[in-house]
Amino acid sequence: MLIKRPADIPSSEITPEAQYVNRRAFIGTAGTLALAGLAVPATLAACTPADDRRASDMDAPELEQDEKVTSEEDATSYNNFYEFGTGKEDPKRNAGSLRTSPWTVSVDGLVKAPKRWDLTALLAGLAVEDRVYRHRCVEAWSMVIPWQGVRLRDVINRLEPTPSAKFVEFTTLLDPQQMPGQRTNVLPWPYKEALRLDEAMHPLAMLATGMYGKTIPNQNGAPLRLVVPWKYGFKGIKSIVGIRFTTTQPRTTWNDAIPSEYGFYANVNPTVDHPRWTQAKERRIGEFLRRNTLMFNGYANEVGSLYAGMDLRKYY
Ligand SMILES: Nc1nc2c(c(=O)[nH]1)N[C@H]1C(S)=C(S)[C@@H](COP(=O)(O)O)O[C@H]1N2
Ligand SMILES: [Mo]
Repeated sequence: MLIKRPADIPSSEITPEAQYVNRRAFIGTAGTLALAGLAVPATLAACTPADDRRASDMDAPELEQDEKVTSEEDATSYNNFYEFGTGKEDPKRNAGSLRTSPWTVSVDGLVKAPKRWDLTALLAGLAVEDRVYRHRCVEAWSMVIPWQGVRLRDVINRLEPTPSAKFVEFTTLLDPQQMPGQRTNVLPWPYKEALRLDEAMHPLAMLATGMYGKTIPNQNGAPLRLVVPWKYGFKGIKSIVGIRFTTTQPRTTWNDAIPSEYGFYANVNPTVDHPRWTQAKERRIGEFLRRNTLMFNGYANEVGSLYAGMDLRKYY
């Protein structure tokens, strides 16, 4: 489905260059620097043999011509991160109390070697990519964000889940000292999310450590957050401290909290409305006119086969 450029947006306001970049750098010295707080500059992403080796699956869809990257200011000051408050401006104001280094990720469940990983070791040597993705909140607003991070599947391959693993579950830090929102009962804590393992292994799914060429800000989920661009934003769990592999479908925070409104799958779908509002359209932050929401957030060609034969009204 093509998005038509509304006739009333002058072409002078449209950023002409391809917004999509897909560069890979490899975490060696540069990656260590990135984790220490310095983004890997795009210029480090020149072709390497490893790039060539994986060129076949590097391609990801481009944005439409009329889609601009959301301003960094908007993307880092209009957030959902209930651990720091329910208002859109609360996370930026309150997330300074989160200590993101050192950071440990506990890996357990159906995995070769359950272990507590230092984040630097978990990501060491993995390719870092730049990817500009649409970001669609279930509340019917959206953004376009340039992320930096690793492919989720590269991390999963490192962790070696056993053949019986069918799902992967993620958990956010639980620490009411650092996360004042956890002193309230607005959600059951800690925040949890999960994917089917085949979804998690899809090349578009990433674990982000940066955005806009900088270390990811606390309010956006530092130091490690999930990015699954074909799903509603609530799947994109922030500040991950746990990864668990399971046979049965894990419970997830929003699905537990309000099952009639938020499903496990959370695939962006303009034909399945939220019980209280339409999902057919969205407000792109920074724009005046609403856009049509795209099936799978515009990534249907890439991910549609994951859901072949499924009733997406039932599995919303
Ligand atoms: N731990 C945690 N992760 C979370 C949330 C949250 O409240 N807590 N909010 C989710 C929702 S609803 C959205 S839309 C995205 C927002 O990401 P952004 O603030 O980077 O745009 O984060 C998701 N990840
Ligand atoms: Mo959201």
